[in-house]
Amino acid sequence: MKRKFFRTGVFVFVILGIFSGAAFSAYHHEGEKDSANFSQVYPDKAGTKLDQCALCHSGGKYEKSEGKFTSLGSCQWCHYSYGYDGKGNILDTVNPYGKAYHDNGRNADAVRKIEDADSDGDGFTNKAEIAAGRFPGDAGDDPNKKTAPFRVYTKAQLDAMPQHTEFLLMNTSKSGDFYAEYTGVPMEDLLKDAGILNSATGIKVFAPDGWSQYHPLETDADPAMYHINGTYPQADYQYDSQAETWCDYSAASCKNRNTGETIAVQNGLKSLLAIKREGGYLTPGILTADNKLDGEGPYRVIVPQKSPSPPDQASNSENQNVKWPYNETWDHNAGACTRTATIIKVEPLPEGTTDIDILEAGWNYVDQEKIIVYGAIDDTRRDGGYLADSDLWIRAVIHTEEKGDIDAVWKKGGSDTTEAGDRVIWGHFYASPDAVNWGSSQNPDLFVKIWFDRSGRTDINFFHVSVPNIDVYSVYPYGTETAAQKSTATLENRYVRHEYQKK
Ligand SMILES: [Ca+2]
Ligand SMILES: [Ca+2]
Ligand SMILES: [Ca+2]
Repeated sequence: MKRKFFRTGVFVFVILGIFSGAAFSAYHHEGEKDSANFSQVYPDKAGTKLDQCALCHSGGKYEKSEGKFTSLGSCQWCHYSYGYDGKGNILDTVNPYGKAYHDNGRNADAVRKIEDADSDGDGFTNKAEIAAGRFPGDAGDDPNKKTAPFRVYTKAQLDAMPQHTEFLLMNTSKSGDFYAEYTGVPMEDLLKDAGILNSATGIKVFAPDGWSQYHPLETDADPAMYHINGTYPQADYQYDSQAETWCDYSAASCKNRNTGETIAVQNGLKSLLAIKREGGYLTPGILTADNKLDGEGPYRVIVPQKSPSPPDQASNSENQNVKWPYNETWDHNAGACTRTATIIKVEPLPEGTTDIDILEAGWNYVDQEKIIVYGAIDDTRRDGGYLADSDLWIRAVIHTEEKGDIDAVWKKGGSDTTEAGDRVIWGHFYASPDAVNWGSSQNPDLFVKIWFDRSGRTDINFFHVSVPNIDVYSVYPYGTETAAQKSTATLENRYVRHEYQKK
């Protein structure tokens, strides 16, 4: 499917569409102009992790109750401190790089002028950081950091995990309410599967249009914080014929329900990574010609109401003289349900690591029906696979006659760097002697040579030296077309190669 190429400024319109309240028209934003200034100086950084709000804007924290802070991502933080009405001070939302850009004239020349400065004081110039794909306004990110552990899920993998189905009200502020039945993997289970660390405190979900939403792991008193673990309160079904004008009751799952009736959900309402709605796969999100995100698939984060209410009238409707007029204090959960989610960042990032290039897991991930989980996760546990290098995950599965599919064990042989600056890692996979009686660490079934070309190309060469078929997998975060590949090496086709090109 062809899509309009993503531009950073777009996120603003999407946020407004989802979140905006009455103050919509007063909100002003010039992100589009600023991102164009940056792209003019660094055209090759378009589509990288630097091509988004966080380049100049920081996240922030506010003290919610004594000694307890809530962290927000740059989008939510801007909304919290600057406000929809623009009454706050925009400089409160920018990081040191954003401040320097602002103070030097806020144009393309300003971007050039501050190149040799070290705005965030981490010892690397802005120019060096940008060249390395590191944030020049975040002292916690620098060219010495390694990409955080990550795990990529395909639709087939998510489909194979235990599913949860829940019927709920999606209450919006403005764009129309609806009841629907969603099915998918509970977020809590997904994060466990990804190997979430005990040090994790929350997640940030990103959509390829630049939208991001923070969720704490545990229940939070703040009504705007929708938690991941545990359940949400039971709700009642609320129908009124008047509400048909702003709430869609047409879903099959609404049939035979009566108003005031308790909605029974087996195992309770949960925060969910939804794959299906009303039993059918979600409609994939697309960016329309007028820069709006349409559709919600392949995956949508669903969070139920923390404080159940009936569907209320749209905030922008002139007709508020109705049974359930718009009520700002009611729970508008739909705004926190990220549509077309492709990235889940588990916070905080482990020491010494940095963000993946989040926009690479963008529209191509929507097309490939993938989602990446990265950050505070265990980087050694990947369904039996291995990290052959800090950014490269490989796995081999041998189809044995006696034991069916078994995960092969990786044995690294060594690594070296050529005089010209290319790097090579070699080793082999073998069947574990615990699994089959012919298995031995000295009996290679698949030789591997990984070549990191200094031009940015990486290829993984698998050489089949066995009888059974062997499925080979690799994941590399900098792939342009495909970040993950799978093939099968056989007696007839002994050589398999996976190639990735760093942008
Ligand atoms: Ca710096
Ligand atoms: Ca930095
Ligand atoms: Ca509503």
